[in-house]
Amino acid sequence: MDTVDDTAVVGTRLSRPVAMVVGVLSVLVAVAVGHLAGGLINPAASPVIAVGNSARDLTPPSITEWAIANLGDAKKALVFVGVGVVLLVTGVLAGLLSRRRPWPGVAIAAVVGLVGALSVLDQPSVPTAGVLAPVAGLLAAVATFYRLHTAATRRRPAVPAGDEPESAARRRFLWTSAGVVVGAGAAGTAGTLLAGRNDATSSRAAVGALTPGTPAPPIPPGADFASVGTPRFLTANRDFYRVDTALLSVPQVRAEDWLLRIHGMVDGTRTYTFNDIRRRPLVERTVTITCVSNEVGGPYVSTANFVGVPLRDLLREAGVRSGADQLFSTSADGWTAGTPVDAAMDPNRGALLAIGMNGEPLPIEHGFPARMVVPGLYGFVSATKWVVDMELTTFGARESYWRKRNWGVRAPIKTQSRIDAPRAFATVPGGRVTIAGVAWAQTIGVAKVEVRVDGGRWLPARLATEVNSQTWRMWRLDVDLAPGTHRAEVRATDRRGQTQRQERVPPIPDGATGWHSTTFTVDTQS
Ligand SMILES: Nc1nc2c(c(=O)[nH]1)N[C@H]1C(S)=C(S)[C@@H](COP(=O)(O)O)O[C@H]1N2
Ligand SMILES: [Mo]
Repeated sequence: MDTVDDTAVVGTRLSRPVAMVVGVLSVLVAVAVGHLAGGLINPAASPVIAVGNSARDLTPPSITEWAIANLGDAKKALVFVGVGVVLLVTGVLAGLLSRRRPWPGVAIAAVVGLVGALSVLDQPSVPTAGVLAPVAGLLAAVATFYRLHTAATRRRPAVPAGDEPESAARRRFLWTSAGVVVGAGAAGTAGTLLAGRNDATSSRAAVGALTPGTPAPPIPPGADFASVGTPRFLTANRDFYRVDTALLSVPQVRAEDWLLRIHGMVDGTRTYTFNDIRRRPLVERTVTITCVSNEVGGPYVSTANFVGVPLRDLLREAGVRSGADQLFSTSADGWTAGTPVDAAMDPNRGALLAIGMNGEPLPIEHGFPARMVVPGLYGFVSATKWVVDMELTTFGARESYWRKRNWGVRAPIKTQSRIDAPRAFATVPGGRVTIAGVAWAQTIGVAKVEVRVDGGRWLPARLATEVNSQTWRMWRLDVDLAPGTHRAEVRATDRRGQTQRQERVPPIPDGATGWHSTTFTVDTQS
């Protein structure tokens, strides 16, 4: 029988429920103390965060890609729930296997501690001392396990079940357990508060205004059709799409601690501080950046005024040796990208080491204090956020993060167009219907956008004023449509005369193709 009675608590063998409680509470202590130690040493040394990040790197790319592209902030919760379930099961198992003697539970704890330690050592941004965090968690867990285990198994002078001393023993066990829960909660909260003490928010606030010596030309009034449903030409920072592998915690790099090293196949290694960069003449450029994992019609495209220094100037200072074809950049959290050197050096393309975005220092999620922006290339080969290292090398010598996961080597952004209005499955008033959206063909420019309804003739859309060839271009078309359901399709043609391919290919390895379409209903005229 599995009913909990008092003998279960004071016997030499733990009842199943008590054993599970002992195991789960020990796990809770491990996590909380590890998190506290992480808060003291380095936030990314917190075992849950480290294990979550390792789990991400070990997960099949098809799943992580899908999660990064589709889950938004929910992926963080998903990783926590996943790690939480694994830990819960481990705690339950450790408890159940240790009903008589504590050593099987201790052995399991040691294995879990080892996994935590290996994960921490695997985090590029964490100093080796970070390994103390899982070790502290492990020691606290083993101590808790022993304490609760002995509290629960200690033999009392033989008294019949239900008598006072045993309920007292049981009460003591419950109180000890409650104390463990409260202590773990306090340690975990303290860990989070301590981690926050070193975040980059105050550093970012202290940067102040970044005034470009060469501002971007003002955006002309006719650059978007926002009044009929296209996005605004410049995307507000809070609306700017975000894609990165920083699932659990965004790197917190303080401007005063930031260093950028340019090395490898160069005449001389160069190192820059944030002040070195901000004191240079700053330029502002309006650029549309795009994610390779954007599906046809998807949201991973946004436009901002980026402020920074030309990447070309920094690379020329270091002196790129001939033969170097890859600019291999690394972020503070160990993510890497490989950019063709010729794209990074191309004066017409105007790649930046950016420190500002839409009149502010870079938001932390968008790479504070510095990131790369290379017009015309998908983000995964060019847009390294929290960038700290640039190595001049060859594509043969080093493979970047997504390249290792079978995405493309060279990834120019493909010409695309998207219908934003009417929204999919919307019902619009009868009469004149406005179909509107965006198109992009970075570095080349959009020459023409055409729309057809219900498979009819292609009709040329009206194009908004062009800002520059590195940005998206809005379009609109007004058509008379009969009441009922309609399907609109769009295709763009770039300035070289290349029209988007109709054939649908998925984003992997180097970007989706196909024409976006939307189905909507026109109301009967009233
Ligand atoms: N450090 C780091 N930089 C990164 C990434 C990342 O995962 N880590 N993702 C890249 C990808 S895939 C894209 S599309 C862009 C997105 O930049 P955004 O989040 O500012 O829109 O950042 C790039 N830079
Ligand atoms: Mo991306």
